[in-house]
Amino acid sequence: MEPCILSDKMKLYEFPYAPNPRRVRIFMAEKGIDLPRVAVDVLGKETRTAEFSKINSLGQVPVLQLEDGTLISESVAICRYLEELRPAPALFGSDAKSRAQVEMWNRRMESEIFGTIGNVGLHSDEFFKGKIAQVPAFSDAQRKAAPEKWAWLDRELADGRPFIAGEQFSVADITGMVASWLGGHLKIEIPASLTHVHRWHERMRARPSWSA
Ligand SMILES: N[C@@H](CCC(=O)N[C@@H](CS)C(=O)NCC(=O)O)C(=O)O
Repeated sequence: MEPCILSDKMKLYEFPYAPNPRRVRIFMAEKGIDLPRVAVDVLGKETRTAEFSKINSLGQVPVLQLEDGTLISESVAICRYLEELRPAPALFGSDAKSRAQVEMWNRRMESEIFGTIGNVGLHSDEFFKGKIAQVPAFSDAQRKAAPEKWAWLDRELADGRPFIAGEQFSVADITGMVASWLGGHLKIEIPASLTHVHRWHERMRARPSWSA
């Protein structure tokens, strides 16, 4: 089914080859929705211009512009807003317990796995020179730490649950999907021995939203 345009008056500033905009794209694909998009040339450093800093003072995409001009950055904040507008399927949980579990797992996936892999790129890639104080030794240490982070997830998924936060697909799975996608680009693979993570990963790759 073709996604339906949620509003032709909102605008999503994004860039197709970066993990955080990808989180929002996967989220929208799972919801079956789309929005008018403005392509920002991140590699051409359009995010670092004075013009773009009026859109996001941190110089990052994604940013969602609402009909009244309000600007929302931070991929999870954008996803939460979209969840409010289009509650089904619920990707942030559907009752007190599942909402807390999704929050817990999304934060864990972000801080333990996506963040670890992201730090490898942030602290070594030429692109971030001058934007952050790079510490190449930290990049190396995070690269070494990544397999153990995936191994932690493997031990968790050994209980047989189909999705990271439990029985339902959620935004925590999306954070895992972008972590593995980014890891692939940085040559940080999920160790072959981690059968539970691989089973989860195969299921994620089979979802149509994987290629959003
Ligand atoms: N915490 C933010 C992070 C956004 C972010 O890091 N965006 C990157 C792309 S993945 C970016 O726009 N970088 C542009 C730059 O460094 O100039 C979020 O979740 O949206």
